[in-house]
Amino acid sequence: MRTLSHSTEEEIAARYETARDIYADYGVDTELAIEHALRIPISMHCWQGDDVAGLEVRDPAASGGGILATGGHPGRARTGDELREDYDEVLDLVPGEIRLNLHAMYAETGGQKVDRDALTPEHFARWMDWGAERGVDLDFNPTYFAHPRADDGFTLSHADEGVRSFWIAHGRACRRIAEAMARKQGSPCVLNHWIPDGAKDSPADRWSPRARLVEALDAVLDEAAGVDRSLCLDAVEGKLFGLGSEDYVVGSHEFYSHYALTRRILLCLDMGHFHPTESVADKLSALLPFHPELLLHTSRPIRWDSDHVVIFNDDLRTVFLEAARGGALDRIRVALDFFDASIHRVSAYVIGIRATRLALLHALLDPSDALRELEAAGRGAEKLAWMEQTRLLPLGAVWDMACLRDSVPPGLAWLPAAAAHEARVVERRRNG
Ligand code: RNT
Ligand code: ZN
Repeated sequence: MRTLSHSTEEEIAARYETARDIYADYGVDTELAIEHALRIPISMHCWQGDDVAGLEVRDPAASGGGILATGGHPGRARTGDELREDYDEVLDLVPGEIRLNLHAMYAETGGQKVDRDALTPEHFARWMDWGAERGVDLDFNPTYFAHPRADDGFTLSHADEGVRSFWIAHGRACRRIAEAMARKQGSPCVLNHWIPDGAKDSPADRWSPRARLVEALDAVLDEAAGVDRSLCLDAVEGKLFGLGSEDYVVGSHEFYSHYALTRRILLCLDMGHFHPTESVADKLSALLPFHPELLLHTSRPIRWDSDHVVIFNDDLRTVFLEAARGGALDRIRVALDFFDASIHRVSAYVIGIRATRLALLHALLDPSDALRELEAAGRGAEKLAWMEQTRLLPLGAVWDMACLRDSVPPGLAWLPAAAAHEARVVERRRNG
């Protein structure tokens, strides 16, 4: 196997100086771009660490709700402590501001079975303490799946009043938890509501579940609960189809787009939740004239909503490029959503987070002003040639400097630490 001779800090500094001059020639300030790219929070999803299993004491037969992590790589975290051990490692290997995005099924209840409608902030005390210690603010999600009351494929839009009320109570409990998290950390907590509700085949009634979902969500968000909306930032996430909801998803993109707008909450766009030929990047300039902010789940669909590890591909590049060109980066809350159980999970996190941060940096290094001038002057071919040339600019040299500025390994220099971590934990976790 080839061993790399990693660059020294002097070599990285020298390459950066050259890169800075090249970008300056295109009218781009690399110093500003690095500083801005590092400051944008990326919310790391807790669920890549354990294949979306969660920590609840629960019935083993509970449904997956259409969420499926495939692969059998050893070393899955099985407890809150093991997850935190992995997140600690990840945090050492990725540059920039990181938050942790928890799901309600990661409650730590000390071995007691606590159902979802009875969760309280105390069940997340260890997460909040860890966050405070590591300087990592928390975001949160109700878990409307992997539960016997989700087995029918319907939750908040279920025809049965009892099932609906249970999930409304869960949503409300989660808002109180998110509010408590926000108070403790001194920054708002994003609470993203995603439900699996839908039908595998040709429902005769596409209307009633949607009508019920409007009502149920309104009940979850009920002002009377007294949850401070400046602390708990609710979001709703739509989807084109899911496993078991191929024909009909109650919470579709249009449904939530209008719901979010009229209820003044956040709309969440997951990059895996659209038709493969649809461009999420193109949606930003269509939605942001109306929605004050958006939540973005960076994900990577391969042929379907497969939640592959996020990489620096054109989808990721263009979504942030569009946000930067529209001066809208501060109106997009960035969160990750992928889970691959076939490779080392800590490295999966590192690759996905670094790719997302790199895409932010790439967007901030775009010579947008020059491109717009060429376009406005009708010089379309030159604009296209410039756009092509931007792919060849020395992004890697600026990226390595951004890593050094934040005291994390540049290039591939993070790999040995990730491998050492894997070797340390894998044997211990093999059984169980
Ligand atoms: C599912 C949604 C949702 C989940 C997480 C676990 O299709 O993307 O965001 O992945 O809530
Ligand atoms: Zn998502």
